[in-house]
This record gives sequence, C-alpha cells and structure tokens, in this order.
Amino acid sequence: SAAPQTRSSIPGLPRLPVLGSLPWMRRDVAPHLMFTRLGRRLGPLFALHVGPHYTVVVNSHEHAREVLLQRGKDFAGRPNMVTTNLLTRGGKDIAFCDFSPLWKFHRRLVHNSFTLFGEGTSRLQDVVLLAVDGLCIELLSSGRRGFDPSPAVTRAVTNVVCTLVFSATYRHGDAELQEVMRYNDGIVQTIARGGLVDIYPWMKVFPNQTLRKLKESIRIRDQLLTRKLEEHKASLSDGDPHDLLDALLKGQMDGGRGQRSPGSGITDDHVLMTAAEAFGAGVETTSTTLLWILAYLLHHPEVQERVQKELDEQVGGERAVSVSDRGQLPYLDCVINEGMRIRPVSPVLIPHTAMKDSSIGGHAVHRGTRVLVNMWSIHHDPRHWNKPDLFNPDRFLDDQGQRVMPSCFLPFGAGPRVCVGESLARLELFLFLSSLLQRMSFRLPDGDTPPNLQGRLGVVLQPLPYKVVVTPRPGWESGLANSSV
Ligand code: HEM
Ligand code: PLO
Repeated sequence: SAAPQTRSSIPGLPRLPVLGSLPWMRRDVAPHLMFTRLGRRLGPLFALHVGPHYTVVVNSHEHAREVLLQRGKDFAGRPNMVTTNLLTRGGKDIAFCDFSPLWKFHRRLVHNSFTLFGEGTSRLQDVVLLAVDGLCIELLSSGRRGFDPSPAVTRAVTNVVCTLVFSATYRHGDAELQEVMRYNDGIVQTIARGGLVDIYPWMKVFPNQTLRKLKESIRIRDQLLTRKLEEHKASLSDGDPHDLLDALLKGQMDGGRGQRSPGSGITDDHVLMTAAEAFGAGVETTSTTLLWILAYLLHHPEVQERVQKELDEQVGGERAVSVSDRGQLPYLDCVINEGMRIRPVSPVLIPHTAMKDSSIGGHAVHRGTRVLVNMWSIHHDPRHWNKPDLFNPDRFLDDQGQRVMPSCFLPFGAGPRVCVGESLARLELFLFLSSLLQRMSFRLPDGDTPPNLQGRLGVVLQPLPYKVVVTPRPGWESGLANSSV
C-alpha cells in the first residue's frame, strides 16, 4: 500500500493514549531547554505528541525559515488553546486567532494604525520620550541604594502603551495605572505557566485556582477597556484617529476602503480584544527585554562604558537623544540585538499550525500539525554563533564595523505571523536605552553578586529580580537636560 508520506517520517518521541509523549518529557525543565536537549538526540527536526496533538519541533534556522517564510502561508494557522481562548473571547484578537480572511483584514488594520502613529512621524517619539523622562527622574530619585528597577521600567512602558492605545497618560501612583498593572500581572502569572506551549490540557477539566485568577483578571481588564471603548465611541470625530482605539473604531465602520470588505466583520469584541492585546504585548515584551539588557550590562560594565562613549561622541550631554541619532549609534543597536538573541522573550514562538498538507526539510507535514519554532535553540546554535552563551554585541558588527543581521537571528519571528509591533518595539528599546545610558550609569550594589541570568519562564522568559545602584552622569543630576543649556 502507498506510504502515507512521501519521504521518511520525522523522528519522534513515543506516545501513550491521552498523555501523548508527556511521560518522555521532563516537566522540571522549561520547554525551550527540553526541546534543545531532545534535538541533540533526535536531530534538529523531531515530532512529539503534546497530549493528543501531533507536534513538530523546529530547532534549526533553516527549517524555521521554511515554516515562517518560504511556506509561511501553509503554516500561518494557530491552534485552539484553553487559556488563550478565554483571554481572547475565542480568538477575536491577532496573536492567537487562527488564520482567516477576517483575521487578515483585522491584522492589516492594526498594522496600518501602528504605522500611522509610528515610524517617521514625531508623535510616537514624543510619547516615548515623555515616558523616558519620567523613568529617568524616577530611577535617579531612587537614590544610590540598591533597588529593583523592574516596577519603574514596567510603569514607563505601560504608560507608552496606554497613550498609544487610548490616549491616557498617568502620573506615578495613579489608581487606574495601578489597576492596569495589577490585572496584567494577574494574567501574566496565570495565562501560560511554562510558556505558550499548551502542555497542560487538563487545566480545562479541573477548574482550579489558576483558572479562577485568570478569569478574575480578565474581568477587570474587560471592565476597564469597555469603559474606554464607550468613551471613545462617544467622542469619535471625523479627523485623524488619536489612538489605536479610534483607529479600530474607524476601521470597523469603513470595512476597509477599497478592499473586499468582509462585511466589516470587526465587532466590538474584536476592538476590545485587540486593544487588550496591543497592551499586553506592548508591555510584557518591551519591559522584559529592557530588564534583560540591564542585567547583562551589570555583568559587562565594559559594554556599558562603550555604549556611553559612543553616546558621548555622537550625541553629547546637552540634548536628549532622538530617533534621528539611531544611524550614528551602531554599537547600541548591537547591544539591543545581542540582548534579544541571548534571551529571546519568546524562546518558543506562539504555536503555528499547518493549514494544508505541506513539508519541512523534505518531510511531509500534514494539515493540522502543530509546529513549535524553538527560537532559543536557533539563537544558541553553535554551528552559527561563536560561543553562543557569551554576551558579545560585537558579533553584530562585521570587520568594517558595519551592522550585520545574521539570517539565524529572528527575535520577532518572520513571515505572515511576524510581530506587528516590531518597529514600535525597536523604537522604544532604542530611545529607552540610549536615554538611560546617556543620563546615568548602572552598577551592582556593593557586595552583591551579578544578576542570575537563568531566567524564569512565564508567558515570556523573564530575568529573576535583581538590584541596581544608579548614579547620574555629569549634567544629568535631575534626570532632565540642564535648563542652563
Ligand atoms: C507576535 C516578539 C513587541 C504585538 C510576536 C511574535 C514574537 C514577537 C516572537 C510571534 C511570532 C510568531 O508566532 O511566529 C516581540 C518582541 C518584542 C515585541 C521580541 C519586543 C522586544 C511587541 C509590541 C507589540 C507586539 C510592542 C504591540 C504593541 C505582537 C502581536 C503579535 C506578535 C499582535 C501576533 C502576530 C500574529 O500572530 O499575527 N512578537 N514582540 N509585539 N507581537 Fe510582538
Ligand atoms: C501578556 C499578558 C497580557 O495581559 C495579555 C497578553 C497579550 C498578548 C501576548 C502577551 C500577553 C505575552 C507576549 C505575547 C503577546 C502576543 C505576542 C507576544 C505572546 C499574554 C509574543 C512575545 O509572542
């Protein structure tokens, strides 16, 4: 009889009914590390059963590029997962919604509104720079005793997203800002413990503490966002949209000018879920990346000094950094890239699914197969990175000191499911880091050991809490540019 697959099947772990391959998977190791180890034994492409779901794990960048780019359309689906269904009202968002014409239209709408406030125009930069000033003042006033920078960083990043999504800017300690940060924390702690790989299908069966907390956090989120949505509906005018909520409400009405409109199709639920998601994605990823980079700078004071030297030469200490300086600050860019390489916030990408029969590396992959792209192993692949565990920003410069982007570096994914927030994220990372390092220096509190770099996997891979001492650089004692200049 005809073999079901054209080529040899993908090597894989054994399986049992119901549990799938779980008995062969170590539950004490985070998925990205477990998959990297299994890859050494089974090869860079292997299969396993996550519960009942046949799942292919991709550990090499060659195969990842096939899945994301070459055959990106074949693999642009998303699986149905218990917790993310709750989070998104059954996939009325961008990130966890399965591929469909409505999703495509919806994604384009969000993408267009991001470019609208974004790249090039000064508005986005103004929003970020305001938050940067606030953060600098807060960090410098925290004194010279060791403190955890995480709350201040998260607050600053939250403020940027609040402005972009619904035009709110909050002062330190504002009750609504606290509420937003609290519900987000509740979701982060419960949504996907152990990464987005939905390894625990029994969560649905045994309603538990975690699920209760998730539901409660979602309720608070929805209440707050519904209020914002109603306010925006009431004040919506003809002119340019002020924020993402405005842009979505307008898009909902035009049904996308010139395009085959899926009967608009964008419901209030979609608008709400998108705002919530831009929010969650905008805060978690950016603040975590900033905290990783700071942690590495504490390990490598020579890197911090070199960034500061570059800033002193190219920008000086008399004015704030702006986007137009980015071209002149290649080393800072390398530091940002190296941070995202060595500690990708999303060490395993959100699961993809095959929407039709397709192939990876010449192996047949059937429709419905889940595909996990293990960015961790790609970013630590010793075939492509010299001493992958070493923090070395210079690897992003060539012999002439020009920036290079290796093809095995994909922190934002690629293809139809690439991060929609990439340019916003890059702008934020650049403005936050350049401004912080222009105005202050970070060091370890006396006698402290450098931050633990192992990380803890929740919904994203986060550093464990650590403390810093902050000292202003000459002229920046207050956190802002000297008014005498
Ligand atoms: C998706 C990384 C910031 C919104 C993703 C994916 C990655 C990623 C790896 C998944 C790609 C895939 O599944 O193949 C990052 C990193 C960030 C960042 C490293 C910052 C350092 C942001 C920001 C926003 C955002 C600021 C929005 C405000 C999204 C959305 C998706 C996504 C909506 C889902 C796209 C889709 O499924 O079609 N991001 N992201 N991200 N990101 Fe980001
Ligand atoms: C973070 C907690 C929020 O309350 C909800 C949320 C929405 C979008 C998610 C984000 C969380 C985590 C990081 C994710 C993002 C979509 C894309 C991003 C998964 C769960 C990444 C890194 O892929």
